[in-house]
Amino acid sequence: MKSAALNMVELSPKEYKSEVTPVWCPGCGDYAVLNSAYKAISRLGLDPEQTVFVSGIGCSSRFPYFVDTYAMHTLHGRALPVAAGVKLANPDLEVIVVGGDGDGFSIGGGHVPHVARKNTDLTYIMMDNSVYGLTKCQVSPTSDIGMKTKTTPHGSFDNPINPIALALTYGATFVAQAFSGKPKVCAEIIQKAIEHEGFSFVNILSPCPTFNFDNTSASYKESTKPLPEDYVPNSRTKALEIAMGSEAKDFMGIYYQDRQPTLVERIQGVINDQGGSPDYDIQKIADRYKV
Ligand SMILES: Cc1ncc(C[n+]2csc(CCOP(=O)(O)OP(=O)(O)O)c2C)c(N)n1
Ligand code: SF4
Repeated sequence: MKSAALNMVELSPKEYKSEVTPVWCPGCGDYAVLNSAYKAISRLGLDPEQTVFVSGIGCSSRFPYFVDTYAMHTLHGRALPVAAGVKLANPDLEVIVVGGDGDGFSIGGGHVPHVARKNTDLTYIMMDNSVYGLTKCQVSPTSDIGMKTKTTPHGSFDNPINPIALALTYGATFVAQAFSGKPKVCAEIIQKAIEHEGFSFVNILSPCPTFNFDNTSASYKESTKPLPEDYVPNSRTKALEIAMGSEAKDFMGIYYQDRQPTLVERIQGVINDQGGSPDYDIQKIADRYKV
C-alpha cells in the first residue's frame, strides 16, 4: 500500500542487492524473479528503511537475504500472518511476502483466504515451481497428475490446485500471473502489484531445473502467452472464467484489479468512528469490567 509517510529514494536495481550471494542452483527461475524485484522496487523508489521482505521456508524463501532492505525469514507457511502483523503494527511500511507453492498453498494454505478477504495491504509473490525444491523434490499442490518424484514413484494421482482461481475466489483485489523467463513483464507486474493498494497476489511460474523436468523453462516458453489484447481486468467473474479454462496456466498478465478499502483503512475507520485518541483513559475501560 502506498502511504503518504513513505519516503522515495533514487537507487539503481543493483543498489538493492545485499552482501549475501544467492545460493540457488544454476538456472533456477528464482534468480530472474529476484532481478525483476530489484527492478520493480528501484522504479518505485522504495526506501530500504521502510521496506520489509517476509518469507516462509524453502529455496524461494531464501529471497529476503538477497535484498538490502529489512527482512524476516519465518516458519514454513507462516510468512503471511507474520507479514500481516508487521503491516498492522506499522502501516507505513511496504511489506512484500515471498515464498514457494508448497509454503503458500500446502502448509500455509489456511492463511491465504484470510489475508485476501481482509484485503490486508501486502504484496504476495509466489514462486511456483510445482515441486518442493529445498527438501529435494516431492510433489507440491501445483504438480500435475502423473508427476514422478521420490514420494510419488508411480506418478502423482492428486488433482493440482489452481492458485489464480483460488486467489480470485478468496477476494484478492489484485491477481496476476507471470513467467520468470520473461523478466521484463515480471518486473512490470511486480511493480504494479506493489503499487496496488490492498492484497495483491502474483503467481510466478519459476522453473526448478534440478528437480522438475516436466515444467521447464523451455516448456513454459512454449506454453505461456499474454492475456488477450482486449482483456480488461475489471471483472472477477471474467477473470475466473479464464482461470478455470483449459488454458488457465498459459495466460500471463493481470487477471483482476479493484481498489477496495484495505484492512488498515477499515481499522482506521473504526478508530475514527469511535473517536479514538492516543490519550484514551485505560482506567475507564478497566472499570467497565469491575464486578
Ligand atoms: C513445519 C515444517 N514442515 C516441513 C518442513 C520441511 N520443508 C522445508 S522446505 C519445504 C517445502 C519447500 O517447497 P516450496 O515451498 O514449494 O519451496 P521451494 O523450495 O520449492 O522454493 C518443506 C516441506 C519445515 N521446514 N517445516
Ligand atoms: S532445487 Fe530447484 S528451486 Fe531450489 S534452488 Fe535448485 S533449482 Fe531452484
